[in-house]
Amino acid sequence: MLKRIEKGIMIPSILIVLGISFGIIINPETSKRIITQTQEIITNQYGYIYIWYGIFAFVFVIGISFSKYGRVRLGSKEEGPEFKTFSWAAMLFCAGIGASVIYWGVIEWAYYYIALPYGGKIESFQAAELAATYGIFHWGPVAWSIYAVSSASIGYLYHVRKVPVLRISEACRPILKEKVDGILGKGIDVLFILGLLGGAGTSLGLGTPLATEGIARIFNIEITIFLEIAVLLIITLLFAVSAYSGLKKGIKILSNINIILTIFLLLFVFVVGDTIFMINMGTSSIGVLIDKFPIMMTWLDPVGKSGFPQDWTVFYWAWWVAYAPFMGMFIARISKGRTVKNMLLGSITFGSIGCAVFFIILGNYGLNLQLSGSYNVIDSLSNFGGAVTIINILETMPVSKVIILLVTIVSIVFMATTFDSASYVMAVTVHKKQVENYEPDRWIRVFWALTLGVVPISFILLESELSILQTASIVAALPVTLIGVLTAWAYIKMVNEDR
Ligand code: NM2
Repeated sequence: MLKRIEKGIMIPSILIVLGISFGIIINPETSKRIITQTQEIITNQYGYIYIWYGIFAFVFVIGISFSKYGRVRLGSKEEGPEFKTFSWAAMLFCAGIGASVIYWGVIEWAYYYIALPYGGKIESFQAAELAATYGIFHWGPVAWSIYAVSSASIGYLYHVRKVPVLRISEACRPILKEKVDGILGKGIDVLFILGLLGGAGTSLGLGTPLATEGIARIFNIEITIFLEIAVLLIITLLFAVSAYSGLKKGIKILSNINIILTIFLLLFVFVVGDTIFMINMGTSSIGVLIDKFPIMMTWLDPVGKSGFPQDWTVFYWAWWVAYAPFMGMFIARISKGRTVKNMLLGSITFGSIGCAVFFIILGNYGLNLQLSGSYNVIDSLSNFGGAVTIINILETMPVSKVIILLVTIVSIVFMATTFDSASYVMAVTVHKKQVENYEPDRWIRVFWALTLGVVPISFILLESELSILQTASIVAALPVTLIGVLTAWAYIKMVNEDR
């Protein structure tokens, strides 16, 4: 069995992840200090790298779409797209978005409402409108461009040159040539795995306390570290089983149920909340976003030094970058028969609109509680943290127990449907045999699923605050930006060579 494993990719990845996780568990205090320092150095001194990466991704996606490079079709014209646009968009959304959209959808505005970007006035209407908009920006077209960057070259290799790209390093071959077979290629794959584990660490580190809080509130039990670890293990087990049984079976049914439950949840909140406020604020957010878009995309606050863009935009771009090669492969796979323009613009429009709906409905429900004085979300956030506040917000709704149960289930399944595919992709990456349509060994898929659970366990033991969870993505994603640039370059090079 071990013969089939690419040890040069597997061993360094495992050693680094286990080393860091055990280091945290054994020496939490020192680790906390090192993590905080690292985060400060990267965000304060090198934050511009992520901001520039966001600009690059957006310009690349728009530039490619509206030039000859966008007209390339991934497959034959006669056959047409493999998936209808609706299922294509649904798959895209479910793969790239997990429970975080619910977590942040509900409370992201609250952080921004008090942070006052651009030096706004406390509790002013501008501060509220900006707070409602910033979340939509962080989950909007720039973010989705970051996801889409690598899909062009992978899609081209896969569907036009008919090279099965089962490792991200393969997508860099047009640029790096035979160096991909050496240590450089292995390094790229290791960085890809570490990035994904870091991004997943942030996601699971946020999602697990939310699910735990939901369960504790429904069953009226007290939260302990053991309960939190138990919930994490249940989630991990769920995606391990799903990765074991293959992507097509259990997870497909689960995803479909999840979509129905999510739509129900959003409609419910839309109706029981102040619907007119949501529509009005949602509409106004579109204007604020268009007005502020170039500033939001480039802002580093060099004089005011509020730290806002570093704490938020830099963190968000890092988090999207961590998942980006994985999503690039995914988007490329499902886009057979589409033009590159259609794939890229489709990703950023459907993705951004999908996320915006969550923010407009869930976020404005909470914002309205704050503004109307019926519940002080900001106070709750600073006293009890994100997970408790989200469940408190849900408690203000009618049939709140049912809604809390619904959100808990949806969050768990959302996490499971993202990380079973992540386990799968990591299993493919470390496999030696790289031919089309093969299945990586089951035990390797399960192995990666379990590894995905290790990093968050160390975070739970560390009782980590938000900034530590953010650091996992900020550090792990930095080298992944290089992979994005290489794959983007590879696409242009290949099209120039072939046409
Ligand atoms: N992103 C979209 O936890 C999740 O929902 C997975 C998070 C990168 C912010 C993706």
